[in-house]
Amino acid sequence: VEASIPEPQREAWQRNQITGFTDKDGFEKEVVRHVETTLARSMFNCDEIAAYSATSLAFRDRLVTHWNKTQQRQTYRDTKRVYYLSLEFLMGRALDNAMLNVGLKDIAKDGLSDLGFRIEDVIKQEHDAALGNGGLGRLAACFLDSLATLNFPAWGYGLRYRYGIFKQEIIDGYQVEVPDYWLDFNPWEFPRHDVTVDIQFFGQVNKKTADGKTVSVWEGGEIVQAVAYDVPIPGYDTPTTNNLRLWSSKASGGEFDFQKFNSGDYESSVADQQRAETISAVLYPNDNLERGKELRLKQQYFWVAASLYDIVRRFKKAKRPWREFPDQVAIQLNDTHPTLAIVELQRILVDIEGLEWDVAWEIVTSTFGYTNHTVLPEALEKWPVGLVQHLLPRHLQIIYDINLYFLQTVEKAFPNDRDILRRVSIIEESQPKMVRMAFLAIVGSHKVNGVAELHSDLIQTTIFKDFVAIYGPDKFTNVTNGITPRRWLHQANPRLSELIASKCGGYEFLKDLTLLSQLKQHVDDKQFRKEWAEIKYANKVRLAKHIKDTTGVVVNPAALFDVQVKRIHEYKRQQLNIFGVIHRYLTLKAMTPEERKTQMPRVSIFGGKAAPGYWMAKQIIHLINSVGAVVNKDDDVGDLLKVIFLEDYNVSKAEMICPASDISEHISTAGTEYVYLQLSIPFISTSYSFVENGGHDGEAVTDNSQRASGTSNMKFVLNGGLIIGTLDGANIEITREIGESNIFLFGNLSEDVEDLRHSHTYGAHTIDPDLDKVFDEIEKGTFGTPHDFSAMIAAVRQHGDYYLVSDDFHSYIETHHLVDKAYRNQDEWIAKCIRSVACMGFFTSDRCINEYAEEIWNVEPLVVERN
Ligand code: GPQ
Repeated sequence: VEASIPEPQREAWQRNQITGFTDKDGFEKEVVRHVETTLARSMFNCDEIAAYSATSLAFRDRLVTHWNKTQQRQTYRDTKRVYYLSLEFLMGRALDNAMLNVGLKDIAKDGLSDLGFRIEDVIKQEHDAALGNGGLGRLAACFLDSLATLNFPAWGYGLRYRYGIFKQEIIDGYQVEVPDYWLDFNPWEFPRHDVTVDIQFFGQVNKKTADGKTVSVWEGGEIVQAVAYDVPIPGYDTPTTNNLRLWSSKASGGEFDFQKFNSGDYESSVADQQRAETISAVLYPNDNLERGKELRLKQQYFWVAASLYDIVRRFKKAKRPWREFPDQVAIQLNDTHPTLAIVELQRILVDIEGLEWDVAWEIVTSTFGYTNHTVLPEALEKWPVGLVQHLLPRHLQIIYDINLYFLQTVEKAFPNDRDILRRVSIIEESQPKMVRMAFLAIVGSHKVNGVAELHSDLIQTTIFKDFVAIYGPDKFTNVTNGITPRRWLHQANPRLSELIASKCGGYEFLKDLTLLSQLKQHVDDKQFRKEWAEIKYANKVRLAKHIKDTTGVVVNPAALFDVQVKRIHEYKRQQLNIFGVIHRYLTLKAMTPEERKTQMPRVSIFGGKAAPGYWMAKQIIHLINSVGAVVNKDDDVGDLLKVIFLEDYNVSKAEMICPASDISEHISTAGTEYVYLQLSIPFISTSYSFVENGGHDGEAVTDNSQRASGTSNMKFVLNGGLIIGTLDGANIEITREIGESNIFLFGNLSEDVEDLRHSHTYGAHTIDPDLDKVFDEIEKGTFGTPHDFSAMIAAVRQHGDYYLVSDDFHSYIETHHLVDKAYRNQDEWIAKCIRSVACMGFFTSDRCINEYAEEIWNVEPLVVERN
């Protein structure tokens, strides 16, 4: 049915166009209207939550007009769109971001004040949208912001989890997980009950012949319905407002099966409904780990099939020939989670649309791009062939066919190499057989990228080496990660943003971050440094207040704030940090009161969630809290050392924490044994005098095989903090940009990692004497029952110290002494911070998106006119 209004009546619509408020009075009117009508409340019962709701609705109305216009314009122009498929979007709060992006926060602030509210309190009412675990999900969120800001026609596609990442509570020093039910009132989503897709699971494949052609028909099984929920994504200082479409699962054919219900089978009718709703019920809380659960595979197919149906439906509206599909559609796979989209599109084209296999495959591979985020083996997705066959029988056949044709071309190119076929096969011939999702993603895409320079080099020379030989190097590329400066500077640190604007010719730098380089001219300006230092101090006061409110511990904002916030992982080495803290404590305790007076006061701040099933990570959290419980009430050390664990680290807390850090820790072990490579880093001159085990003169060598990049390091530096880190991930590129003298690097280089691990296992493994003392103290019971921490100690002393905690301990401690020393010279410290920020232009996610657009997607921006 054509729902378009006929020409003669359109004038009435145009006459009544909604424009939205532009000034304080208009804003106030909208807030009052929403309080009194939408919320059915009044000034006599308007609390902060109601004020938040009404303010959000007022801004939402504004966004919606731009959103509609953007979508109409994109449909009308029918240019190529980008679809970013991600199982995680770690969005955080929306209101503050919306106010800043549409440029009306000051108006809202004054208006709310007239109405009796403080804007900060109103903003705080919002529950984080926490549909992600960590770096991977937050990257997707930063990318959406950049896509809209740069006016790219782009949609995100994800799952609308009823429960996002769990809320972390710390009870008696232990992590306790509490469900994150975040959908109570969410003004930012629009249910589209009319946009639904039926998704099939299980069943069987039958061959049918029609018009002399044999086709495969997937029949039977069960159907689950996908319902679309849309979230507007406003760009900064542009009317472009893109769409994030999240799918929610529902029993097909309504609430429950009335037929079953009426015939007395109540239980099974409700069970069907519940089983369907389970698919989008909860985000898997693992970071850098895949655990082959059937429900996870169901989630993946459900989301991918619904999204592709939607994309294909949109394409078909324009009635173009199929071969133009890749000219209209670019699909980016955020990690291997959406890899089934490759198979699903091939299925649609061949089975449903009747295209020839080769024609379809050409379309498929021209459409997809794949981003790899890690080479950690436990994070690389593989699914048992049997499971895929059971859940998606037709897809498994297609995967086998894709693999067959692929291996045939490999065989032709490498006729005398049998082993390469085994190595690159999409099907791993193990017991049980597995589908290697990364290989499928490579074969089905036209570009594959890593997320940091060295990471991209590494995947090409190690895990994907054979594919480089097969396809040539051009299929592989690098796009170094970045962050959005709107949220991570302007929103998180408004005063610093304002100060920077005063030196960089206004707020243009938020759209072109390289303009920060103008700060270099002002490094020697005393007044400027003073203001810079005052802002840092104020941000520390804000964090100190939060610490007091949430933990009861009073910290001195003049102390050096040392922050490590990220998911808890042995490879990220929070254990190294807390052992270092204990060492500091013991050193302070051994000093005379006179000696203590010469020490630099420090607050060690930790935060982060452990995956619920990651026992060792939970032990680490417990040790941090146990150390804090002892140290924080020890009058001998007083302000010289405080140890804080901040509960429930998330995006909105990061916005408060990053601006308040003096130094932050990015200290993962350099290198792993699975992948081993020497890469020279010309811009790092190295011979760190404090690197004892194998510090090299001349050129430094490392690999960055553990993590791909890391992105919180960028957030901290952009907010005027320095970092202590290993030669790993984006630390390396940050060093290149800001210079070696502005970063505290330490630790073994990865070329030595393999040998060190070998010697731990086969040689005499001696533990660093200072670390030994730390362990002895823990075992004496100073921090509670020693047994609680015995596994952490054993990992180093007895089990080969895989993460090289002992090998790096000395250089870590020494480098922290350098940090203390450097911090004493506040003037020079601030200068280092300013110089660093001036060099951070490269790390904006706008640069990433422009690189993707040019190198991978081949899309152009489409400007939407303002009202
Ligand atoms: N990353 Cl595979 C995650 O946050 N979760 C994951 O499951 C995988 C990767 C991170 C990675 O560890 C960081 O180094 C990256 O900066 C980040 O993805 C974004 O690329």
